[in-house]
Amino acid sequence: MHAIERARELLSNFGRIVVFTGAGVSADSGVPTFRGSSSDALWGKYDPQQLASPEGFEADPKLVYDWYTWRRSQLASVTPNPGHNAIAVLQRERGAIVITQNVDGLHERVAPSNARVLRLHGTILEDQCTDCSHRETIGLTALPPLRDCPRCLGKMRPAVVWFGESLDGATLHAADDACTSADLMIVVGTSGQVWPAAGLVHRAKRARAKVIVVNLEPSELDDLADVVLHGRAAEVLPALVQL
Ligand code: BV8
Ligand code: ZN
Repeated sequence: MHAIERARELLSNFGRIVVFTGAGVSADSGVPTFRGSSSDALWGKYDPQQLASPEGFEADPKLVYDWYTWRRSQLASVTPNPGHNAIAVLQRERGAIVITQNVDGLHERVAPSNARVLRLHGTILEDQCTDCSHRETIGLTALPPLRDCPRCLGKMRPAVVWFGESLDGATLHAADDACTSADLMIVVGTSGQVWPAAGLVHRAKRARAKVIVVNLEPSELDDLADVVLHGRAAEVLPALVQL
C-alpha cells in the first residue's frame, strides 16, 4: 500500500487529531525556514544563539530588533498556503488541535474561529516589554523601531520565546494534554531539533498515538513515524486530506 494511502487510512480511522508544525509548513508561503537544506534557510545567514536569545538582545538590541524587523517585512507580503488550508479543514471538520512552533501567525489567519492554535514559541506579531507586562500589537504595514516601553524603563522586544527562555507554562501544559490524549499526530515541516517542543512528539508516541510525518527531507522525528511522507507540505497535505 502506498504511504499516502496508509496515511489516509490512519486519518479516516482516528478521532482525536493533533497537528504539530514547524517552519517547513510556512516555507511554501515564502517564509524562510530555520535550518534544512534549502538555501533560504533563515539561520544560514545568522547565528541563532546570537540573535534569538536574551543575551543577544542584551548585547546588541538594535541588531536583534532589526533582524525581527526584516522578518516582519517578509511576513507583510506572504499568505497562508494550501498546507495551512488543509490543516484548517482538519480543524473545522475533525476538531484537530494545532500545536505550532511557528511565530508567523499563518495558521491563525485561516483557522476556524473556534479552533485552538497552541503557539509554543509566541508570536512575532506582538512586542512585549523586557521588564513589565506591557504588550503592543505590530502592524505589518507600519513596522515600529526599537523603542523603550511607554510604561517603564524597559525595552520593547518581540513576543517570542528565545533560546534559554522558558515556554509559557499554560500553553505547554495544554499541548502536553493534547498529545497525551491524541489518537493521531500529524507532524509537519519540523527538523525536530528544538526542545521541549520536539518532546511533544515523543509524548504522543508514548501515549500510543499513531504518527504521520510530513517533511521535505528526513528529520529526527522520522523514527517515531508510522508513516513518513516526504514532499512539500503544500502538496502533500491537500493530497492527504483529499481536498
Ligand atoms: C528552554 C522563536 C530552558 C524565536 C524559537 C543551550 C542553551 C539554552 C538552551 C538550550 C541549549 N541547548 C539546548 C537547549 C534547549 C533549546 C534547544 O532546543 N536548542 C536546540 C537548538 C538544541 N531550547 C530552548 O532554549 C527552549 N527553552 O529550553 O528553556 C529553560 C528551562 C528552565 C528555565 C529556563 C530555561 C526555547 C526554544 C524556543 C526557541 N525559539 N523560535 C524566533 O522565531 O526568532 S525556535 C525556532 O526553531 C522556531 O520556532 C522554529 O519553528 C523552531 C524549530 O525549528 P523548525 O520549526 O523545526 O524549523 P527548521 O528550519 O529546523 O526545520 C524545518 C523543517 O522543514 C526541515 O526539516 C525542512 O526539511 C522542512 N521543510 C522545509 N521546507 C518544507 C519542509 N517540509 C515540508 N514542506 C516544505 N515546503
Ligand atoms: Zn515596561
